[in-house]
Amino acid sequence: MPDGGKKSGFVALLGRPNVGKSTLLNRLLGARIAIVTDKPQTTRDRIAGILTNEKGQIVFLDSPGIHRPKKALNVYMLKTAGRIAMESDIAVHLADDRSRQAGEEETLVRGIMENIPVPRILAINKSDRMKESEANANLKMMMDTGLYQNGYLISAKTGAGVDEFLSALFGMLPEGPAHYPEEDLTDLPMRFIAKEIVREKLFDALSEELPYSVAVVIEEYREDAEKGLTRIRAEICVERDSQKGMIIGKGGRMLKRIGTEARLELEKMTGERVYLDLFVKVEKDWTRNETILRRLGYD
Ligand SMILES: Nc1nc2c(ncn2[C@@H]2O[C@H](COP(=O)(O)OP(=O)(O)OP(=O)(O)O)[C@@H](O)[C@H]2O)c(=O)[nH]1
Ligand SMILES: [Mg+2]
Repeated sequence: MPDGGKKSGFVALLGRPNVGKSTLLNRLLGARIAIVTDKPQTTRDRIAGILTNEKGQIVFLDSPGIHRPKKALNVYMLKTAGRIAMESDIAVHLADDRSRQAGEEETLVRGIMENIPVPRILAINKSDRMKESEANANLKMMMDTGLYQNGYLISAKTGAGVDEFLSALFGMLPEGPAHYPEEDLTDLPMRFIAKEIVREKLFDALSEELPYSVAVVIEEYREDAEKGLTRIRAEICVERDSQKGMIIGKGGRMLKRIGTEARLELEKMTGERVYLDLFVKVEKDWTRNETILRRLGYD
């Protein structure tokens, strides 16, 4: 038998913003690859997480939450989600306890799912904050659409139901060779992860529309192995002059706090000391401008 009967494939995690796709990715891998915040539209790119065990290898593709795009950045995010759907062997529609109220966005997700030429699976997340009867009723209602081969109730937060969900995915995938070395957790460079961590701390610290107006560009990422030190210089781009001041904060306090939080997290991840320099720069209306978007890495 080729590859000793090991399974292999790509599984897309698709759904509305904020349903817990990135939390689920991290839970499945047992590591923190994707950033998570309590705000919708956190993830902007394709985040591949590689899970290898005795059954084989699954590459999970975390995606930007599906929403109605208004600006060029949102169009980029929606296109990215669409592309991820098309490169998968199995598409998971992740929903949550609020999916019934989120009519319009759920309809958008369903529209994408309907056109995916691979098996579709439903997973309703956040079961930890649903009554069992309510969770089962939601699951039945969504399964009755006939769109999904199987449906699961899970909690990415507590891990409930996640093993069973994972076994089912392995059961559905074909046998084949692993795409990545078994020790790899992601195909993303540390430079990208550093950018995401700074962005996560910005999302956490800022409110209202401000998180949606920031992009982070890593200008320098230099490892000094001899000193056990990594030097990172990151530029935070905002859309307007007034936003620059809000991010720097009184006496520079806000920027300092964001920098400290990001640095501590990066030190934990790299196991090395990190020097993190943050700068704020105005890129006027960058979220609406395709040329600047590309320059900022949303290409
Ligand atoms: N109670 C509960 N909260 C959860 C669970 N999974 C995720 N969350 C929370 O839901 C919020 C959104 O989680 P994310 O993982 O960032 O959601 P996402 O689907 O990746 O969101 P976008 O990247 O914006 O599309 C965070 O506050 C999580 O802590 C869960 O199983 N139970
Ligand atoms: Mg996410």
